[in-house]
Amino acid sequence: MNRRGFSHKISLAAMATFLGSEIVFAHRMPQDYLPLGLQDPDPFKMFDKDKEMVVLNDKPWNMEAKAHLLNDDVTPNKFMFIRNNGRIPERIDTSKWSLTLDGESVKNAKTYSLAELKSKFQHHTYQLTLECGGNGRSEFNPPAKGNQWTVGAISCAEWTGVRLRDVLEDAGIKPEAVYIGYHAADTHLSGDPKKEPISRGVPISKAMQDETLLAFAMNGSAIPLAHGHPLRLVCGGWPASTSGKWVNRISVRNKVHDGEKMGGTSYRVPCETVAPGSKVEDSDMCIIESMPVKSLITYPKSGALIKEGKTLNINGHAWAGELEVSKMEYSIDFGSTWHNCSLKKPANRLAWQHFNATVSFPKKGYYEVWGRATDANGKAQPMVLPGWNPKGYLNNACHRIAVKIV
Ligand SMILES: Nc1nc2c(c(=O)[nH]1)N[C@H]1C(S)=C(S)[C@@H](COP(=O)(O)O)O[C@H]1N2
Ligand SMILES: [Mo]
Repeated sequence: MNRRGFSHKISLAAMATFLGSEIVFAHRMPQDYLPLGLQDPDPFKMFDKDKEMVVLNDKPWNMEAKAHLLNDDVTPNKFMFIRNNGRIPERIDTSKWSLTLDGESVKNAKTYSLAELKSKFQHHTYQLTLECGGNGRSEFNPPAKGNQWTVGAISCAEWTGVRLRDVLEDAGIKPEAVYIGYHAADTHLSGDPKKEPISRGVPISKAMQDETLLAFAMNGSAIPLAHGHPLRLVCGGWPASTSGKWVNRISVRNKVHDGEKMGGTSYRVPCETVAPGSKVEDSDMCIIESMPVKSLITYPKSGALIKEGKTLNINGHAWAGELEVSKMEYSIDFGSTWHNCSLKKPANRLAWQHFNATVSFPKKGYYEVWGRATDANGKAQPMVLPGWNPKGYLNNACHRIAVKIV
């Protein structure tokens, strides 16, 4: 946020609101002075996040949830992780926002105003799982550089918008089109206007799915600024980096999109398994597509104390990228034996699925409850860590919580 612009724009009353209390000697405060309490913006207030959310970085802003905060069936904004690669756009004028379709494989390059998009195409609403490719990175050894996400870079909100397919068909795409790439209004941390912080994309087949949206609403309201207001591409089940926020241009490409963070090691894993710590050539790295099967125990909070003789109800969510989750199990003996949880169907394709189970413990003492999901192809989560990769992506290890019977 620009400090100068900020101080000029906000009134004393607004300052008091942001500070959370009255400025007692406000009449003594110099003109255009920005109180210290506002100079280091409080991300919890600025983004309307719960105080228990964890800030991983402030330049750019990155914030994650803790497992127990993600207990809601549909993730509300206050518990939704934030992952930014650049600076959030400022002073967005929704009435002037537009989306341009271009690229070598579009038949008729076109620009739509936001109002046109909303009035011309049918609206659709889906719950969509968005997980950062780097979620779980903090557990890899040797460690990978980047935000040290634990388990909280995952959300499943309800998105409303128009189908990307409908817009692509309106402009027309040439038969040789293979990929789309997004361009957005956020700016590079260096301040260089020619550099984009991120410009990723998906193959045409993913772009054409029913659930791939150009969304203008989240959970029934305008999308919060940090999550892509006023227009966001949402590609559920794929690394969330493909879900471009603040989108203003989509290029239809005749080759794999070559935008920022598409090449090198970005959002790629070794095509073949490698030993931990190996050096992998860029040419041996493959683009991550559908995310792997995973689950999270969101109740109780790790560290719960349970009275001896009482059963414990656990619940959480499971998801598997493009696939459905077919089985959810828990273990209280470090994965030696597993018991079925009751697992619900997803609200729609690409939404996470809720599970619960009633757990009994044989006697007093320390336990861990481990959760393990299996996808429709029979692939289960690894108990501890999946294969190492240089950038620390795709850690879908079983989630574990500690419980004491007292
Ligand atoms: N324009 C733009 N879109 C973006 C990003 C970004 O930095 N800029 N980050 C991506 C990444 S890496 C992730 S994980 C998701 C995070 O979405 P969220 O902040 O709404 O949770 O947005 C993706 N879309
Ligand atoms: Mo991400």
